[in-house]
Amino acid sequence: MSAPWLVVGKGAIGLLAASRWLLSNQSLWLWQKTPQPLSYRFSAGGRDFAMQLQNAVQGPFSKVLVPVKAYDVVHVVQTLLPHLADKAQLVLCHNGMGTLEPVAALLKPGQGLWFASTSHGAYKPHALHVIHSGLGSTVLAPCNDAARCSETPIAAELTQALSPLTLVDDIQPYLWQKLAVNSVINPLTALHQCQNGELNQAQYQAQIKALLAEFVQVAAACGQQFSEDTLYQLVQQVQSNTAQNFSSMLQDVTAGRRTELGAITGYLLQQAAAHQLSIPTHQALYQALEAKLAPWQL
Ligand code: KPL
Repeated sequence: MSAPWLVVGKGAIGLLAASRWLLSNQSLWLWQKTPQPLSYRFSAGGRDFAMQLQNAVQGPFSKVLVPVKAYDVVHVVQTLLPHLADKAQLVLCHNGMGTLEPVAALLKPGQGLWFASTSHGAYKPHALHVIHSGLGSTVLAPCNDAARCSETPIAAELTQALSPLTLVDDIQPYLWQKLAVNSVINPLTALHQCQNGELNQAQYQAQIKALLAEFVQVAAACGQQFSEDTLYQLVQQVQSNTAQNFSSMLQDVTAGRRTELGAITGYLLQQAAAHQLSIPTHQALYQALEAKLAPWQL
């Protein structure tokens, strides 16, 4: 059996990965703020499983999945640093952008950094129940030299947890494409408190097209080329495929949690400002949510 993975936090995607690993006999530990064993129910493909995860006792950890929200990533990695092996491999997995550079700067030269961008759907109707709500896929890429040179079979092992998985050289185009989708669906559904599918209604189309036109300009300034039409079709497709779902941002708003607005729309606004671009439709959407949410939810 291969060395255990450490899964950080109790988020839906982390517990989805952990559950699928446990079901394929991969040994693993859980890393949480309050160290205690976790018993929970995992529902997938019409079946229910009773799962148990043990809290990590001792490092050094050599393979770590960090599926926490973008705003928590840097802090969590700082907490983990003393417990990481010199050649540890860390895999980030979240919506939004802006974490790779600060995390890379924290790691030792031998410690690998990866990003897994997944479209699997999972949610927790309550704290001890995880539902795999949508079969998706995952794109994984090494994001520093230590990951590119690593002999640890990260892609093969992560395939058990988040399959089907494609290993690519450069994660940036995939992160930007996901950012396009998230920067439309997440804030709009959070603002209008609607399911993803409702955004296919005629009343939203002009705003969605304007958001995507601005997105294409910012992405181009950052070296990523997209066509507005292709992105519009992609957004419509995601809205239709996830028509009954409540976006992660709407779920966060409803539950009174902090949202990923900063790592999604906020990241776009920062990049636009850095390139002296004006993106008024994203700006207005950010401000509309700012007016609606508590300051700590931004
Ligand atoms: O990734 C998502 C999210 O909710 O965060 C989308 C694609 C919008 C699906 O709901």
